[in-house]
Amino acid sequence: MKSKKVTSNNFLELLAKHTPLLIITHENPDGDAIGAIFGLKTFLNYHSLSSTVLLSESLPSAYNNLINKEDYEYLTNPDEFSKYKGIVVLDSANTSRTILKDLATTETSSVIFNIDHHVSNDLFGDFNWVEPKWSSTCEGLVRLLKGEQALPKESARLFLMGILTDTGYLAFAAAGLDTLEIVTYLYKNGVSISEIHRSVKENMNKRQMKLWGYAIYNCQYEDEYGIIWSSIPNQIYSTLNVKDGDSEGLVEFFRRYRDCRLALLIREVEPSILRVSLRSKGEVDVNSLASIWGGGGHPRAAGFTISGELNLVLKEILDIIKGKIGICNH
Ligand SMILES: [Mn+2]
Repeated sequence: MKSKKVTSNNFLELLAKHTPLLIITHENPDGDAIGAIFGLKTFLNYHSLSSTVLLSESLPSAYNNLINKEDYEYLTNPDEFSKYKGIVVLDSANTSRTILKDLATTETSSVIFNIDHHVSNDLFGDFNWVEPKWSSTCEGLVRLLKGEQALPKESARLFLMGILTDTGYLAFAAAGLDTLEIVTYLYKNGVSISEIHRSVKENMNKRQMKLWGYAIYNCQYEDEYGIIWSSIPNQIYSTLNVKDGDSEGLVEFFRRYRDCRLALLIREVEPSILRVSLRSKGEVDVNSLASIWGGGGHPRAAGFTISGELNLVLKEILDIIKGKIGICNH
C-alpha cells in the first residue's frame, strides 16, 4: 500500500478535500480514542465540514457527560463505507481492531487517514500522521489542528480529556514539556483539568467498584521477576453485569505495587476470548512483549487479544514473559 508522511500544515486542507468523512477508532475505545473521535467531529462540525462517527459498540458510561448522542451512529451495514470520500482512523496501530478489519483497504476507493501515536503503528493509511512522541492521539490532533483555525471549547475539552486519560492525568512519563505546552493551550481555551477528573475519573459505578475489588483482591505476585498479575474470568463479567470498558485504568493500579516491574491483567471478556494488558515502570519494554502475540502499543503500556482456556493461556504467557525479562537483579 502506498503510504505518505505528510506535514501538518496541509492536514485540515486535505481532510476538507475528502468530505464527507467517516471517523472511526479501535474497539473497546479508551479515553484517548473517545476524545479523539469526538474532538475531531466537533471541530469539523464547527468548521462546517461533513463527517460521521461510526461505532461498533456502546461507549463506557464514564464518558456520557462529555458526548452528545447526536454525534455518533452505530455500524449497521459495512457497505456504508463506500459513501465516504475519506476515512479517518484514530488511535489505532492497525486496522485489525477497527471496523475496517474485514475490508481490505485496497478494495475501498475512500482515502484513509491514519492519525496515531503507537510505536507499533503499521502505517496502513494513504496518509499517515504517526508520532510515538505524542503522549496521546488527542495531543497529536491538537498539534495538527491548532493554527489559524479556531478550536471550539467543546473540542478543547474532549482533546484535553484524551490527553489526561492517556497520561494518568499527566503523571506518566509520556507527558513531557511538549504535552504540558499543549495542555496549557487547551486550558487557555477555557477547559479545566479538575472538571474532567471529576466527570470521568470520579465516576465509577458500584459494579465497576466490585470488578476492581475482585481483581485487586485476587492479584498474585511473582516477586523474583517483579511481576504482579490478576485475571478476571468471564463468569465475573456476567455475574457483575460489567463490560469490557469497565476495567479501564485497573491495570495501571497494579503498577502502584512497590516492587512491580511488569503488571499484567488478563480478562476473559467473552468465553475463551482473552484480553491481556501489560504495563511497566519503564525498564521492561511491554510493546515488544505484546508483539510476540501479535499485539502492540507503547513501551510502558501495551496489550493483545488471544483465545483459549484462561488458566492455560495465562501460564503460557507468564512463562514466556519470565523467560524474556529474567529475574530481578536486587
Ligand atoms: Mn492513545
